Amino acid sequence: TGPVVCVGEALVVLTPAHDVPLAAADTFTRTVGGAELNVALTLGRLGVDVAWVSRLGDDGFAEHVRDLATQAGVDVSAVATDPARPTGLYVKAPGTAADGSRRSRMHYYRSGSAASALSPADLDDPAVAAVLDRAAVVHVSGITAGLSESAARFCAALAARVHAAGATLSVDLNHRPALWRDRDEAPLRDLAASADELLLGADEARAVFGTDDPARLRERFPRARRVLLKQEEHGVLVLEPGAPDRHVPALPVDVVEPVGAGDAFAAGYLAARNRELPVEASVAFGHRCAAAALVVRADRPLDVPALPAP
Ligand code: KDG
Repeated sequence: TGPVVCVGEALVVLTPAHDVPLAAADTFTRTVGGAELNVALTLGRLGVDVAWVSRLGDDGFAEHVRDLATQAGVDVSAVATDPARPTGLYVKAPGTAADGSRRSRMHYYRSGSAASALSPADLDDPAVAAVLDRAAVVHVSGITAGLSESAARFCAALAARVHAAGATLSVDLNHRPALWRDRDEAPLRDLAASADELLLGADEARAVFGTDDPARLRERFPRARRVLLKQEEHGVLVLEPGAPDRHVPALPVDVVEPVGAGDAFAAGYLAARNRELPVEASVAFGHRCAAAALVVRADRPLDVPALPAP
């Protein structure tokens, strides 16, 4: 099979260095996030042929992101530089959820970023066209559709192009309410409806589609040849047309920090499918990668598990 191409924004992540509240923090640790880039980096480290399509600013953050991706084995030939706009960033403020578990708050500094200027014209860039022409799978998340109105149009044009080329469109819903505060979520629903493979959390399904009922989700996504419904710590329900629902349990872990676990799951699943492992084994491998991300504070696993042979 051909490469996986991930499409979306890189975000520099600034975290208070000494785990103190944001108001008291004067020193920050810089790491890198961005959902689709997280997926690309983990795919690269798993040894999968992977490219990343995006736009970065003309700044030192962009240089760092490019180096990191290149070192992980990710093809960055289709990443454009925008001299007029900065690379996006977010601040991860330490916090605690109602149940006492660690739940970081994310503060975005990304409106007007280089990636928010993604538009259908980017698909005509010869470097972008070249990687998309080779793709077996194109992976994007609802975050990309939420970056701006032009980015939403970009996602619709991307989906049409992937379908016309006969490649597989993989969509992780990644509902980020902060991105949709002032805008109708129709582009997010449209992107999900265009997926050949759709990954979504039960909580997101309730928030965006008003239901997490498997039968209703099957009706809602007639195009998808597979919906992976993520049921938090319980695992994933695999919905496929004409087949009974199958449940693949997650691994029990002591969660340190959940940000990025969904991206690690997507990377593990896509990597195993790329190696032609069966669907259930691929979901199980996705769980192993997610577990590796859940036990660290970083947005990605520090050590990736070995990809099983087919
Ligand atoms: O999935 C992890 C992402 O949420 C994080 O890396 C930042 O891309 C990000 C976003 O837009 O929330």
